[in-house]
Amino acid sequence: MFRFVHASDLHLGAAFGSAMGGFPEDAVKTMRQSPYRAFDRVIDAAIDSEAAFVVLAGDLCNRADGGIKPELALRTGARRLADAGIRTFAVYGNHDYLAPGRPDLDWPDRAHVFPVSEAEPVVVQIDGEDRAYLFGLSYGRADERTNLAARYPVPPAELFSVGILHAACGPVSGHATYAPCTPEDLASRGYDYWALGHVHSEQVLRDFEPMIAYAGNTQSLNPNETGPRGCRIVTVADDGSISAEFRETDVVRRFLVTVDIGPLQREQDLLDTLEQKMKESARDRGSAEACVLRFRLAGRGPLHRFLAQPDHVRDLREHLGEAGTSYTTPVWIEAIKVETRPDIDLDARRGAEDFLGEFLRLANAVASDPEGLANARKMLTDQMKPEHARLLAQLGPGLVSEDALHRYLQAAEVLGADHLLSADD
Ligand SMILES: [Mn+2]
Repeated sequence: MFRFVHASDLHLGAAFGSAMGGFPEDAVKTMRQSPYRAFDRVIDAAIDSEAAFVVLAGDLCNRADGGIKPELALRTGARRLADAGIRTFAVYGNHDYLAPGRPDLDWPDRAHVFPVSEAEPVVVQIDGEDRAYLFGLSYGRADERTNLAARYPVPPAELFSVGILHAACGPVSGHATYAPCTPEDLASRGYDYWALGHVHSEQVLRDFEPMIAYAGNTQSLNPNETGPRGCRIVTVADDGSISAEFRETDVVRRFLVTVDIGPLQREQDLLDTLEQKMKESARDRGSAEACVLRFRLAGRGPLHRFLAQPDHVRDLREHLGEAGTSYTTPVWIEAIKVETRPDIDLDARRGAEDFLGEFLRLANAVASDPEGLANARKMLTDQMKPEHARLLAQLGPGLVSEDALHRYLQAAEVLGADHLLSADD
């Protein structure tokens, strides 16, 4: 029996950019350190579980030109593993592709980074015997669009074989299709385990002959990356059968919490509910030491009028953010997104023979007519600065997607109704 650890997408050096606005200083510091500390926890997991080796499947540094600190951290980690008798095998991915100009630094003896091409496989000895065969390829450019799997040599049948690959395997929603391949492609190569990187959540694409899995990233990097993040501890039994266990390594955990304002009557009810949710997140933090929350307020209720004022929402975020900072497990508020509706039945009012009814019917007509939607889209882009409109056109239809357009129209309808209702008073 032996074990190895599969991790990927460490994104060391991720700066979290503009997403840091409005966070207290402590939060900024903790978040910037979190990828490094999550990597430390991967190493701890390897040492605790007495792993024979660690495989790192790309996007280890956040940027190919991200300076020396992430590279040094990688080597420090590999050194700590080597000192514990554990080997490290790594490939670089689309974020940290190997190109001229990368810092030229030594790796400890027991670490091995697979190059961009002409790579040699490595045979790992465990207790003096040849046990595992490893192969991987690093990216030489960010935009790798070839199927790299086709370049993996056929492994010898008598050794346990691991293919380390940073790739979009099968359909990967929300991730670019770099080094595209299918689980069938990989299964046909003869390896026992495919240690994949690129997709940021743990995913087992196939659990038997071969096992094909993404470990996901070790630390959440943006508000959409909610829930636990970590690495896989893989155990290979003497008969070759594989079992794997997920080990949480994240230091800061993200939550998206939706609250229906329907049952809430008073501002105090809202405060109490949101604080309750913050405490629940702190309780459900798993391995993390701090939580970052995004609230999404939805539904129809009397508090809509209060929430329709951006100043109120700003003050609410500030107040809750301060409260959360003082918890034993800090809870920071990333944003409060308001998608609530007035406390009247807009659909019922749509039939009324008054100005509001007329407005609502018109809004509905725009949203349900292809020509109306096309006009709304044109109005949105016409309002933009030319450089933004150009950028948007380059990025494709995704930014003003059908879905986004409907959300904007719905928000516009609610805003219009709010104005007309307050004019009634
Ligand atoms: Mn990545």
